[in-house]
Amino acid sequence: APAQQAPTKSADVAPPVGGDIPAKFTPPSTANDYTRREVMIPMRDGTKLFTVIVVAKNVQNAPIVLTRTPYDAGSRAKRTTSSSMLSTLPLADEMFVRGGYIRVYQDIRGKYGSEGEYVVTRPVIGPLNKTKVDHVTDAYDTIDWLVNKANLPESNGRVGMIGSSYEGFTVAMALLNPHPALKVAVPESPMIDGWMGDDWFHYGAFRLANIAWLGGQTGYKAKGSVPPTGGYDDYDNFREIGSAGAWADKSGYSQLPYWQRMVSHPAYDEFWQGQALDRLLAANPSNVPTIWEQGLWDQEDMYGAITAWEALAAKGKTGNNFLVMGPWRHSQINREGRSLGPFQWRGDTAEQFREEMVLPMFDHYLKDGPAFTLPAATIYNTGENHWDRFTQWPLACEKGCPSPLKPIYLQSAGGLGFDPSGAGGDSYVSDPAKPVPHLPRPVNFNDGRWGDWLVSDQRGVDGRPDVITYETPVLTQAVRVSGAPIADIYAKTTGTDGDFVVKVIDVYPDENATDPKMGGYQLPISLDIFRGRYRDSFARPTAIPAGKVQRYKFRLPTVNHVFKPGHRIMVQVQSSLFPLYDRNPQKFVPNIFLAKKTDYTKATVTIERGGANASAVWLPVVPVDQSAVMAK
Ligand code: PG9
Repeated sequence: APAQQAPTKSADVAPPVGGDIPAKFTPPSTANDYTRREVMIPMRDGTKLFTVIVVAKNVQNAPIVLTRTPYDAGSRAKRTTSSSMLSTLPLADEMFVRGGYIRVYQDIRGKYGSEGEYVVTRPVIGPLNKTKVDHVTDAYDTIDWLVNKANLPESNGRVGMIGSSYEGFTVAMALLNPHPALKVAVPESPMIDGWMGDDWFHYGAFRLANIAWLGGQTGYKAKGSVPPTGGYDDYDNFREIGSAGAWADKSGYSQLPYWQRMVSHPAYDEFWQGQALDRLLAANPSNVPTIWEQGLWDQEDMYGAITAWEALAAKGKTGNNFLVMGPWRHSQINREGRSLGPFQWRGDTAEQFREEMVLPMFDHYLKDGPAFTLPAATIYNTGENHWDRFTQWPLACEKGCPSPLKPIYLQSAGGLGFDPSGAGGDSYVSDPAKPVPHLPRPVNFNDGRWGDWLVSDQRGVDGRPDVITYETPVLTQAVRVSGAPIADIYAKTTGTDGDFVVKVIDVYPDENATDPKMGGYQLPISLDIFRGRYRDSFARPTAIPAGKVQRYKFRLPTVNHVFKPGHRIMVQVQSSLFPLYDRNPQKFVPNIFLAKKTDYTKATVTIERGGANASAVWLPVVPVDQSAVMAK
């Protein structure tokens, strides 16, 4: 029962004269253990960039960690309002705070507090950027200012850059002409090639899921709001409107210059080629020790880090370029990494990356800390649930690897196996009016499933008449795959254009006593989409000759996985993945962004098997025992 309260006089219970908001309210001041300085750093063209510098009190001779962001430096540097630097900065900075680093966040030009013009992933100076500034010069000028003792007396003159996604892109750009004080770099899931496989397209299929980003990011200088989408189910919203261009007209995106540039460059022309950072990095390889980090299920930037690492490795830059791929969604590296969807990992894998890989590298190069060692590639083994540390990588590929790729063939009656099948084909009707959803409907891009969708159970679409499934018998021996699979599909269609989605799936045993709902789970370990018009050239699309078998060969995202005994390997093929990707009208039109409603037509697609048209996925199968290439 509530405690008896002493009777109160009416004067005590009535509000005071003037109401409940006093004329002055002064919270008690606590002494911060840090100082936060907000400065405008001048660039070579006179533009000043808003920069937040957070320094622990009484620190001296400290190294600097720099992140250049389009996402509001002021709030990036403020997790909570606190007198403690540890609580003030984001989770992923805790190790830097404990290590006595100076933390710097900067708004890139044109966003939030910074002056100048914002250009989406501003390309390097040249044909695609007629100004005299880019992220290479801005990073250089910023570092030059930061290491000047007159500006930041507490610094030791050494800088490391780190950041994920767009912030990872700005790290990669800084490497094209690094300031001598830039001693280490960690581009995390960086945007490297927006057409091939990062944010905007995958092999030419446009990612409707990212269109809202443009509204928020380029509709406004500071934080923007995204135009309303209408109904809850984005599957319906985007299907009803027709093309991405029609959506942009309806939602206001057509007013945005970057949208207009994208619509003018649907193919992999000089616009995209000229800003492909893997090419630029290979042409200007740096000596800055760099960790390229990427999630194995990164739903946004799945392509960039590994491609950049490979491009540099091909240039002989192996000693100072390291690849780390963990079991993560996009930018999960800055959060907790114990699980993804229903999958639990061994400990906090993101923290392991930060504390056991990144920090030792920073400490070594920025503070003369203990010797730093990292093998060429550290990749989570998503089948056996542990890190693999490889002295060389990939272990299997088309040319020049310890093992060749091994084709697993699509066989008759839904079979899948390493033996070629007899000749034949499997047909399905792909109907743009009923595209295959990438997640069970209703699909709302903000329904909280975006981050995990790449590990979603593919039973949601298995069995649809427009999804064909091929599956091995239950495995009696483990099959280890380590590298990038290649989809190699021979197909004909009654249409003159079309998309191909290929998924490599680990099918779990039917029964799982500890977690029954995982029985039979279809976990995609690698999947991607390919727009058929680009089968011969990414730069020059051509109509598909109706009824003629064509080959669609494309690389799938990297895997490091063991299919365990009791599991099965599955391949699914389908022609849409919607609303994540825009629909292919299946009738060749010059520009799919501008397709009319009447252009969308049903097509019968036949996937060929056996003989000269043996559709397969070339898997990076390697011997199960890889101890010879594991770092000690
Ligand atoms: N993936 C986001 C992005 C990067 C670059 C361009 C557009 C979007 C991001 O998370 O920053």
